[in-house]
Amino acid sequence: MVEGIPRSTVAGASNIMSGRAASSGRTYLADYQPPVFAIPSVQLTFDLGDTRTHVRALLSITRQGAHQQPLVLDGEQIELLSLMLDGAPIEPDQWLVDEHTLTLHEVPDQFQLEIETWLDPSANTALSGLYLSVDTLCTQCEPEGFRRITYFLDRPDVLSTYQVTLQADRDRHPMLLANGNLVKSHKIDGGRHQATWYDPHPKPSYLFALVAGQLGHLEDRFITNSGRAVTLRVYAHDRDLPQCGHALAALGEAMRWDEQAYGREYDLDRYNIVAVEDFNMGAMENKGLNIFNTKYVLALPATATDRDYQAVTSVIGHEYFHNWSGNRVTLRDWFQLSLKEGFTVFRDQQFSAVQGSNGVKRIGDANLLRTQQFREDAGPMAHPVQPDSYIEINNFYTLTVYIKGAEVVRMLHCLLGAETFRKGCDLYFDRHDGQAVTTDEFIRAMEDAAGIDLAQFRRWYQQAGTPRLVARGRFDSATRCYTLHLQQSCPATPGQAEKTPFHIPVVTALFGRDGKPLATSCSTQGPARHEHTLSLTEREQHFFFYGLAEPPVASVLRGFSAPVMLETDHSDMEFAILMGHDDDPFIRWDAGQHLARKQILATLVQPQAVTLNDAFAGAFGHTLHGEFKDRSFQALALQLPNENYLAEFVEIIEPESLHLARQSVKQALATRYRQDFFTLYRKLTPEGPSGLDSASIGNRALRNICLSYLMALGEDNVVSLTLEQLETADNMTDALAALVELAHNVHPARVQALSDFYARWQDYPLVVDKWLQVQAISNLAGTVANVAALTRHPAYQGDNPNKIHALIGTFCHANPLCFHQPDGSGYRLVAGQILDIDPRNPQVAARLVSAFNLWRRFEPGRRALMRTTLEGIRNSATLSRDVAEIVNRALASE
Ligand code: B3K
Ligand code: ZN
Repeated sequence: MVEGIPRSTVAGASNIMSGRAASSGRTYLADYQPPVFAIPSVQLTFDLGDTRTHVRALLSITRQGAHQQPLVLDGEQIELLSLMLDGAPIEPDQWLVDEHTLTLHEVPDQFQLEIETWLDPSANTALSGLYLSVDTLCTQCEPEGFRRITYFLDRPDVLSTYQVTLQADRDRHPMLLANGNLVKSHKIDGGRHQATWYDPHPKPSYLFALVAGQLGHLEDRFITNSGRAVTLRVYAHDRDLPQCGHALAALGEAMRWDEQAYGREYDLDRYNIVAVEDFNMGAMENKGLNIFNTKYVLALPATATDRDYQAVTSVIGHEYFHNWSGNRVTLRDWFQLSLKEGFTVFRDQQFSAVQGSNGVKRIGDANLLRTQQFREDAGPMAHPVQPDSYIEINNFYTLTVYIKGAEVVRMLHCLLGAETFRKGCDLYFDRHDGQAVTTDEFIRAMEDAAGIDLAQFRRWYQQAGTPRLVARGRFDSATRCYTLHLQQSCPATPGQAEKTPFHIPVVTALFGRDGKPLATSCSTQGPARHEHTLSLTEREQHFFFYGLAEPPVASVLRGFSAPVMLETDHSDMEFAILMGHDDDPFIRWDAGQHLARKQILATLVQPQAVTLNDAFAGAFGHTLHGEFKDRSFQALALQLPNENYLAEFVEIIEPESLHLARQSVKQALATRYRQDFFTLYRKLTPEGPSGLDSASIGNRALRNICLSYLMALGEDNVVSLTLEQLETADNMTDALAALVELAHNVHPARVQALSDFYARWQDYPLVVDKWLQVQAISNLAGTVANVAALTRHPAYQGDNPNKIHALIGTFCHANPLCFHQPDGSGYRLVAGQILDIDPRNPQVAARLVSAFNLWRRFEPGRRALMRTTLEGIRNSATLSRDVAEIVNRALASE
């Protein structure tokens, strides 16, 4: 038993795979056993009410194999009303119910089990199972929410067809939705009505969904490649419907793209998306009935930023792509989570890349991985893409499983080539349609399609940690040969001291010193070409490039071809050449980031007196003055690395010094290029109404970067410019960019700007979230007190995940300067919130705890304060297992 975890919270019945799990509260991959009963079909009847919902489940159950084991169903937070086996009541001594299970001691080989239960959706503050969001009844069953609706084998390898009948009050819940196709709907007595839905595709219980509410919808029709007509609907409250058009259009685009890119068609007559305000994460891919956080559905230029628009497209795509990667082919157990999530993130990244700028998308994805997933790898929660044990599976919906998992799939795509990768996907989908499988089956399909052995590649799923890659070049003028020496290593992570070498695709190209691309032949591949995919499999290897007249500049890890930390021996001048000329947008951006990082870290010593490095400042100016076709890229290339990322490159983290150094470099650049920033800002000021095309998006991004540098000058005339932008903006991108800058500024106009913004948008919950966010990231000294005050503001709802993420999540994860106040006030504020939220919503509370994960890396004062804060949380009497797992791992001795 792990300290701090109440005995009653051991894993649910079907996940207890041995005495080891039951005694430790920990579930192990190695203990997996197939289910001993199958449930091929399920009939559910819901008599829905906000405070009392009655559920009648009729399960057809079949024994699997020759055994006499009891039937143990999962169930929690529900009350059992009656139990019948093949139509007859079961003797009381034949069954047993406890807090987590219902056990039937002796059952026939095949039978019908009828279970009646009731539950109170309005009391479900964890938002797992059936709950009430404002006035809408909705569900969230992944990963283990279905057991909060009825007793069931609540595990992903039990696949059933579902027929669902919903009954509810006609006025209160006029819209009744469930998975699959609508069979019938009609009025019934007492002002009620009923609808029956049937989903013919066998699915695990985590994909079950229902919605009952007062919702309107927008509708479209999609004709699949084979001519099937599908009705597409996005449901939302009437007042939000005008904001749903972008989501509906994105759905159609995603469906077409999956047909073209992967040959995957949709398979039901309906595809429904419902937007709800209270949702623990972004969205959920329930078969035929996706449930979405409003944040990833609603978008209008006045209320949503360009990034919000892109996020809606990508999440709509993501949930749609799950229809094949996750739903048609599902998971054997939760250790395989990345099989659906990593693969689906890769698919949504590919989709988003064709919607806008491929290079900018890739940089954004690589940057997210480097700034956030690398931190996860460096802390106590480091785990492989396929974890080998967990206490609370909800804690493993991580960046490692999602985005590092996507990088692993991307590496396969790179190593196999697009065509063979597609063959592998086809084979995987065809071979395993309707099955619950493992990541190993995915890799095997790739091996079979490519005719190669990926045994070593599988280590990406099993070994945790960010590999280090060191690249050193040597040019021999006598042989005209350039030798690239690559060396890999991977630091120890909790429970994994030693690592064996990974199979790393290192996409490499060479450039002349004039920045011109060179075509060479390489030791591993025959003909001369510009770009080579080097396959690094040993701890160190040499690669030879022939026929060169002068020492080249190597562009290594192009497109961020592997999720590794790269160190090269490039000089500043060589970085400047890559920054100015590389035809790979990622390398071009990364070279600039490298120079900027070096500059900021050098400034740490004496932040008050910045001396700009010539190579960096020159290359920065080159980017600023350049005429770029893609201004979104140009904007990214001018952005300095953030403080959380910089923290990875110092031995002991001192948040103020990092902040000060970064800010001083920003000011120095702003001062040096003051006039250019002004000129560009004015040049990019729109003359007419704003558009949503990529040129307009790029212009806004670049103009707002200029504004941000200009604001670093601390001049009153720039504050006026920012206020003017805020007041005149016809789109949220420009308004928010201005507000963010003002929120960092002590100027008297700040207070008025924030209060006007609130007054204008108080009836738009998602915009209020932005208002909370800008205050939570403010660098000003009073931010801790302001965030604390905002938790008492009428707009703040401590039971709404979006509000908690916007205010507390932003503060602790994205404002290192204020969260790490030397007096510990930031820590106390967040710890208080964690303990307040945990009894209501453990999943949301646990996500806040991770802000303390890197406590060992801080200077002694903060280290002690963070440790004491974690201990205080751990000693709380009523901790959820979600929070307890994170806290205990953070405090565990190394
Ligand atoms: N599959 C869901 C995530 C469920 C998270 C549960 N804690 C959304 C997604 O990744 O598509
Ligand atoms: Zn997903």
